[in-house]
Amino acid sequence: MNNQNLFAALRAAFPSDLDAVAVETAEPDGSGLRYSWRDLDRATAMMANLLASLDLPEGSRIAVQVEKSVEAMVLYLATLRAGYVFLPLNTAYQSAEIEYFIGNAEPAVVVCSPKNFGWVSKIAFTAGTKHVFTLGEDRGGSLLERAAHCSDQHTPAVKAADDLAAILYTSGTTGRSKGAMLTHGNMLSNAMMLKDYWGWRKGDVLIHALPIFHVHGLFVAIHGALINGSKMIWLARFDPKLVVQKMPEATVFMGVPTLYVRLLAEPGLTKAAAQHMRLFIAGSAPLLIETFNEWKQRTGHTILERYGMSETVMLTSNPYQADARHGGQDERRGGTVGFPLPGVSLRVQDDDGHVVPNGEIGGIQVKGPNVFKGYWRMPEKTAEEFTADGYFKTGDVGKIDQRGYVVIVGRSKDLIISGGYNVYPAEIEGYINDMPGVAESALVGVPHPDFGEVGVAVVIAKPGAVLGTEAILTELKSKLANFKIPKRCFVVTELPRNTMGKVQKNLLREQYKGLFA
Ligand code: MLC
Ligand code: AMP
Repeated sequence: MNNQNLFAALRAAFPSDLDAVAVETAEPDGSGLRYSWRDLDRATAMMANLLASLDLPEGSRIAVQVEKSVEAMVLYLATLRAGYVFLPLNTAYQSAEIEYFIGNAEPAVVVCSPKNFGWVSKIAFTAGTKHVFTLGEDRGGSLLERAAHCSDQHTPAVKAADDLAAILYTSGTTGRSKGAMLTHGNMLSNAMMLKDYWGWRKGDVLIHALPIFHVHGLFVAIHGALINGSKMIWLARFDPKLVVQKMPEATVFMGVPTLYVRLLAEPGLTKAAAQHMRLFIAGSAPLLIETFNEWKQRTGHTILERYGMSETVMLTSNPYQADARHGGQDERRGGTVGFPLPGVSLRVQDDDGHVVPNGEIGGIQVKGPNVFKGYWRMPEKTAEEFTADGYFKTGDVGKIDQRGYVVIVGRSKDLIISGGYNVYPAEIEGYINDMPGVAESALVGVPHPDFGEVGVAVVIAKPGAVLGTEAILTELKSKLANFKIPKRCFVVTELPRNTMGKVQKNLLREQYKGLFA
């Protein structure tokens, strides 16, 4: 059998000159480290050998909550290489959140920051995890110490296209987060297709400035560069000044809309600064047309907006060059997410399950080699999210316009996307409702100039109880990842309801929409 291991395909794309620079870190003080392709090959082999030496069961999950570093990327690649399943976790998650993910995924190995070892290892060992390693952003920790003793030769594990490569926790509109199971085939097919669709070419250099615990930074960006044998300029955290400074050495940049908004606030962002760049790609949240237009005016570049999900990797994209499937149209149109990618079937259905004509709005459904295998240990949830004929219901609402471009107009799922991170109102409301004196709460998303959208909590007190909004926010901060904390909180006497008694969140959104204008 031909090995379908994603790592094997990425490794095969390494340039023949293994001593060339594969990753160069960029620091605000001008310092930086260089990793050659040979370094990546050897480091992933050593780490894969370390994992192999643990004698883990087939399909073991490797859960990772560490600061962004090149070594953290090496750990991801080594997990693929060794044939295990990577489970990335946002560094902002606190103990209750981590406890849920580890309890649900039952990873065989957990890797955490040295500073968190105490509480993370306690959660992991309690959940039955046998191995807990540490990895610091400064290359410290037990993982690298142990890997240093392992051989730098390793043959990638043989994997079928349908074998699991990663689990990404996502959504949870009603209950807890669900682990989306992505296979080697899902990701490899998507990466190969994007290489072609976005015109990756020899000499491309990617500025990598996104976190590496979500689809965008971990898969789209890293796979994109590696499958093209392209160098990455690696920023441990997004720094707009540094990104602008690095543009003359790079050709491709990927960001969520907030990154573009912050870059536009940088006086150094000019046509001259962006002259060497070939392509700016945006996604993960709606890009405002104002940002799209301002970017064009300031840099001379037209942002290419695309659309994807944890469950599907990339689904649609504006064209990079003429798309023969759509009459040779090559326009990147702001306010749209472009065409379904080659191999992806996308349709729009009404609530009765009928496909609507182009121009009409409905639920977006997709099918293709990129669509995930299902939710981890949740067969019923998986079944609910697929149609009888095998389309995945994205929960996004939109239309296909007369020219074939997909336009997203909203979401049927109750979800707030803030700076590219997903916030599930039901989760936050649950925490608020559990506080003493709270009768009920509603979290709604309102427009925000920096994060696109942010959460606002509206709370009702129990009769006789006195609630302090600051106390509510402080309590939430002690339990939840910082990006989930509502930016404002209001205590009111009643919530707007429809005749069925359901809270009308649309009216609350309308009421508070001007808060951050
Ligand atoms: C940070 N904060 C946020 C926030 N990020 N608040 C709301 N939404 C966010 N996204 C708050 C913190 O709580 C903190 O508040 C304050 O901002 C400063 O925190 P920070 O960590 O210093 O923030 P900063 O580094 O400035 O981070 C902002 C950011 C980051 C935009 C760089 O959010 C980011 O990297 N976003 C990218 C997310 C991403 O990669 N998404 C891809 C998903 S994949 P306080 O009050 O504590 O000070 C996907 C599929 C697809 O969706 O299609 O790609
Ligand atoms: P996640 O679950 O984090 O992968 O987030 C996926 C969701 O992000 C999608 O279902 C969309 O709602 C949203 N999304 C991704 N890209 C775009 C985009 N370009 N425009 C609007 N929404 C987007």
